[in-house]
Amino acid sequence: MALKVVTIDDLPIGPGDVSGAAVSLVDTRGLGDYEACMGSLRTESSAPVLGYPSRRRFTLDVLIEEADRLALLRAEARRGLTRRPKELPPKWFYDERGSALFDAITSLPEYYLTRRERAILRVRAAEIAAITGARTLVELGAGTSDKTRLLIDALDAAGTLETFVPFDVCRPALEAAGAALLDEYPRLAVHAVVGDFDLHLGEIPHEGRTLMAFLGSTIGNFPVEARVRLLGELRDLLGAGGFFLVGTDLVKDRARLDAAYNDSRGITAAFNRNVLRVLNRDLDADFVEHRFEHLAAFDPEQELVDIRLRSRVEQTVRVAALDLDVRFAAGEEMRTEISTKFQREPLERELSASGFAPAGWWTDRAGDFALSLWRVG
Ligand code: AVJ
Repeated sequence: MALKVVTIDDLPIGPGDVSGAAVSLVDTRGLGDYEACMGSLRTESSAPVLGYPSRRRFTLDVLIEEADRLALLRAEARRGLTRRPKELPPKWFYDERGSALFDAITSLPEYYLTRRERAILRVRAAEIAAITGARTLVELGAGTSDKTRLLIDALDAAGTLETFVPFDVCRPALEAAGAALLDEYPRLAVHAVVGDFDLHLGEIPHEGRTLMAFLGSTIGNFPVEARVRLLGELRDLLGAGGFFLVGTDLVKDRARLDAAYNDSRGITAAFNRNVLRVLNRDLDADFVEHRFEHLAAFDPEQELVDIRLRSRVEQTVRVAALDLDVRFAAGEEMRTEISTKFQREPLERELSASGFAPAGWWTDRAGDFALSLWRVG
C-alpha cells in the first residue's frame, strides 16, 4: 500500500502557530505511516490488504464507514456546540494532520508520557507475558501499534500469542500496521477491527486467554462516569480470567503537567486548534483558527488537565452542514479535551468496584507514569 509519509515540513501549520526554527527541533523520525482517519473525508480502499500474500492471517472488520463517521461527527458537533458550556469530543482531533501533530507531541521534551510508558514496557513486557499467558492480545485505540510491539514480542517469545486484535477508528493505520505485523511475526494472525469506542466494543472478537491493552493514558480522556461505564463494559467483554493492561499518567507537580500541555513550540496549541479545521472541512464550517487561543491547565481539585479553546473575540461561526450559527462571546471557553491524572489507590478502588483484581503495578523510575495489570475476578 502506498503509504503517505508525513514529515513535519508537510504539516500545514501556519506561521502564527509554530516558528520554523522550533519545528526543526522536533524529532521527525516517528512521523510516518499516516493516512486519513477520523477527521477526513478520504478513506483508502482495502485492496492492498486483500492482495497481500499473507491475507489468510489478516482479517479486517469494518464496523464504521465514512458515512457513519460523518453522521457521528454531525451529531457530536451539534450537541457540543449548542450546549453550555460548549465542548467538542477529543476524538475529532485525529485526522491525518492531527495524528501527525500528536506524534510530534510525543517527541517534545515537555511531553514525558510516551517515553515513560515505553520505558516501563521495555522492562516489564516479559513479566506481563508470563503472568497473562495471553493467546489473544486486543489493543484499544491501536493506531499504528508502535509501543505494542514490545508486548507482541514478549508474548510471541513466550509462545502463547496466536492473534492480535487492533481496534481503532482509523482504518488505514490498522491496514498498514497489520501488513507490517504479518511480516514481522510469521506465526501471528491479525484480526483488525475498525470501530468506535462508544458503539462497537461489544463486537471485538477474542478467543482463549485474552489480554486487552489500553495504552498511552487515553483512558484519561474519559470523564469519570464514562470511564466507569467503559470499565464495566470491558470487564463483561473479557469475562472471568481475562486481563486488562492500562497506561495511566500520574498526578504530579503542577508545573510539569502544565508544561506538558503548553509546550514552548506551540505544537499542542496547533493540535488543539486542529479540531476547528476538521469541522471546517467535514462540516463546511468557517472557524478562523487564530481567533481561538489554546488553554491547558491542571485542575488540582478534579486532578485533570483541562484543555480548552478560548474565543479571542465576540464572533459568530457558521457550520453549514448543521445549518447552525454558533455565537461565541469574547473570552468564551470551549472544552476540547480532559486528560485525567491518576493515583494508585483511587484507581485500584475504581477498578475493584468494576470487578478487576490487581495483578501488577509498574512505574518508571521517576514515578511519572504507571502501567497496571488487572484480572477479571
Ligand atoms: C493521547 C489522550 C493521552 O491526554 O496526554 C496530548 C492527548 N492532548 N496533548 C493526553 C494530548 C494534548 C493525550 N492522550
